Amino acid sequence: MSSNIGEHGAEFLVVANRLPVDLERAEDGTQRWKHSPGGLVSALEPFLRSHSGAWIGWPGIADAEVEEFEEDGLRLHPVTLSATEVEEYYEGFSNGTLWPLYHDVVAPPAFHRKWWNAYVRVNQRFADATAKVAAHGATVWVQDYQLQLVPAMLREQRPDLRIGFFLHIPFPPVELFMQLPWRTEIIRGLLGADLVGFHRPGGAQNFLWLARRLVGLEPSRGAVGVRTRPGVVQVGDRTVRVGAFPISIDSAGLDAVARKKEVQQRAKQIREDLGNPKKILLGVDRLDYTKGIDVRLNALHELLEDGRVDPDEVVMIQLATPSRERVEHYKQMRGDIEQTVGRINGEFSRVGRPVVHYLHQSVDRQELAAFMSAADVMVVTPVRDGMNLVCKEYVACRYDLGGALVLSEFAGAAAELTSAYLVNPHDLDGVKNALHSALTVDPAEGRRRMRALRRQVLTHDVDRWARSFLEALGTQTSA
Ligand code: GDG
Repeated sequence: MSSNIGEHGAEFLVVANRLPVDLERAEDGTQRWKHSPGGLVSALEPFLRSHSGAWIGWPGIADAEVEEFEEDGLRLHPVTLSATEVEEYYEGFSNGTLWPLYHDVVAPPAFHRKWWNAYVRVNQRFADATAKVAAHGATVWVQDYQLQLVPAMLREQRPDLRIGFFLHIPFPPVELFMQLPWRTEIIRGLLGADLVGFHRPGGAQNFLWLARRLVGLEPSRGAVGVRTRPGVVQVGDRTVRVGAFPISIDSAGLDAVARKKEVQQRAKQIREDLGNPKKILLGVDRLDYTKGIDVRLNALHELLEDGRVDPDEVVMIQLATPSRERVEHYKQMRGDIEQTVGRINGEFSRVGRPVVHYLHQSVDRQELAAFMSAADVMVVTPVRDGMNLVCKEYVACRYDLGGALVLSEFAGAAAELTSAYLVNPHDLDGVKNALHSALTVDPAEGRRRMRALRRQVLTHDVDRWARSFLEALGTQTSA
């Protein structure tokens, strides 16, 4: 522990599976840190810096023994995971059990006691690391499904702390959650927090119901709903608040990136490179089975077959960022999607003019903004998504009021983005019709919709999200 941390513990701590930087190991064994600035980091940066902040997380590779270090006034505390723990806690329990279970069992969750034991062990390690560096009375904000036991484990050691927990993925319907052999432990883990936050009021309600059913707690204020009136449960002499806090993006920041001359030029270039099609469809996702990449490809395929979309006029770009490549369901799904892309292109492309441009790679933020600026229709069709930031990013990029958004009702964002073309991803005809409407929308109607979407996204940004959560937690948020 570096000396100034020992003397003055951190007053504001973020605990997340990953650090905001990734450790990279070259073939010759040398290691270096690479920035991975996500929305969370930029939203919390002001608080972290002004409150003697610290971030506790895994550096992203197994068996990395790295000391804590300070970067631009932010203290980073790496938590080490062994290769077996990466397999059992991260790929196993987090992404093979909880991820599918919390996403409506779209893929069957696997229940293995070995994975659960690793999850408990690693959560304890995160809690211990946090307990060590938090100042007396500090605020700790625990993030996401990988760390649901941390709030209670931390409270046991440090009852003086103010603990918040936020779940970035959906909290499932009660009937599905009840499948989990360790359901009571998870609910008890979360109840260690002073505030438990979800994207949607439905998640908060499910959680309150489970607290009653599994732990026997009576909510003292039932109706959970809008952010400002969270529900409340009494846990012994403690009060746990439960509420919905829909996350967002750095809207103004992305709007500014999209307005850059070089981004607009790049958008034009992309259209030219595609052969100046009349319409460009775009999908941007981590390659994940919850994102419904297959849904939009199947809809496009049928629209081409029906002759409602002309392959000479319409091009689709699907950017599918590599993700969780060692998890079995992901390997399988990648194969299926690539086969569908191949089938569409085989049937409808001409030489030099593929209908679907599939990129299994990631691009930088500016390039992403250029793709979004170039796209006439953004297609976001998850079968279940906690929020989905991509659709909000698209809206933030469209300062020109151009473009149309097709959005799944099953993304948390649908509750806010009601001027999108909302679709049920299980209803193929509905998705086809929505795609067709978005492709053929009258420009004035398109602008009207985009203006309404932008009003929502630009006024509800990630900074507002973080503030509302921290204020509900009772933390002073002014820098
Ligand atoms: C979880 C929940 C919830 C993707 N490809 C590239 C790239 N991205 C960026 C997007 C967006 C982010 O990754 C993905 O965020 P999503 O919200 O869409 O989805 P998850 O990763 O599943 O996130 C989700 C979120 O947590 C926050 O609470 O909304 O429901 O599942 O920002 O732009 N960024 C760059 N290049 C890429 O190739 N630069």
